[in-house]
Amino acid sequence: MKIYLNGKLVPEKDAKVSVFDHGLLYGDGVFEGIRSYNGRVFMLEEHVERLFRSAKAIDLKIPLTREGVAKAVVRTCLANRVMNGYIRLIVTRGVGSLGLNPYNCAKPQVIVIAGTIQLYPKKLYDEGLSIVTVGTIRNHTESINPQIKSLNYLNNVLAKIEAINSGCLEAVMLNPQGFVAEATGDNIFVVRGNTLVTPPAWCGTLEGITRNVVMKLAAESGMTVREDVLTRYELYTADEVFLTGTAAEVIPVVTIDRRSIGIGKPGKATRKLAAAFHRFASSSGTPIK
Ligand code: PXG
Repeated sequence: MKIYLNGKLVPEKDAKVSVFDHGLLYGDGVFEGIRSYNGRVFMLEEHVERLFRSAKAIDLKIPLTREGVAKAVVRTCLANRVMNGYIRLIVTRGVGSLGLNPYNCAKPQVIVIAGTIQLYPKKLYDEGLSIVTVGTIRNHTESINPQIKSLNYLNNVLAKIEAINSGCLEAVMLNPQGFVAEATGDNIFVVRGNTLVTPPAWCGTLEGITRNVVMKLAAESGMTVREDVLTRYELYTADEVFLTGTAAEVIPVVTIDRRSIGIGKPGKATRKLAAAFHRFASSSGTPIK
């Protein structure tokens, strides 16, 4: 595998970063997870735009233009023949000294890894996922704002640990006010009748790119789509619940906190939206050439 590292494609064994990189020392950096489908990078511009917003929010200057970053992604996919895969785009604060001060770091490092991702087992897309509300709350918006896709994912890792130790693969995270925020690496949606609801960004939710695509597809299919505050009451009483994310795509949720959601099986609206998402994803994107 060839890794993009600061402008060069280097063999995997040579793709190394310093132990003084603040990305490693402090989780100081930003990233994106992107997919390619059928030889095209899905929603590349949107991912690059979010990367730049995350970087701006942590006062990190990416040493490339948006076009330069997009080209680096395509180049890495091409070099590795990743036509249906997963791309990890990372910008770290760079090599600095021991001590928090980010302004002592010489130059941000840009890394692109193009490989594959292990989704949830196929069976769960047909049968649905069981999730659990966990005690670890999503970051306060004045802490690391959840809109920032930073390299510091410990908050989500702690929630994932709780979920796995409770026998579930994914967690529902609430925000400091007790409202539903999102899952550890996915956004959450509720279906009630013909209405689709997901929490707004100010609830401590990452504005997911898959989320935004699904909202658009739902509106086009005639559903009423709203961003609104959700509590566990709305989850427990929903007709359907599903999660969205780059890695997960659209996955139905059938139990939350061991309670059955709706009919306890993946619902019609979820299945329809998952199919619409796959159609859209396999027919759009930036060509890898
Ligand atoms: N919330 C959080 C906290 C995320 O990290 C999403 C929602 C969904 O956003 P997108 O833009 O992907 O629809 C994410 C994305 C992984 C992995 O390795 C995680 C994400 C994306 C890709 C891979 O677990 N999280």
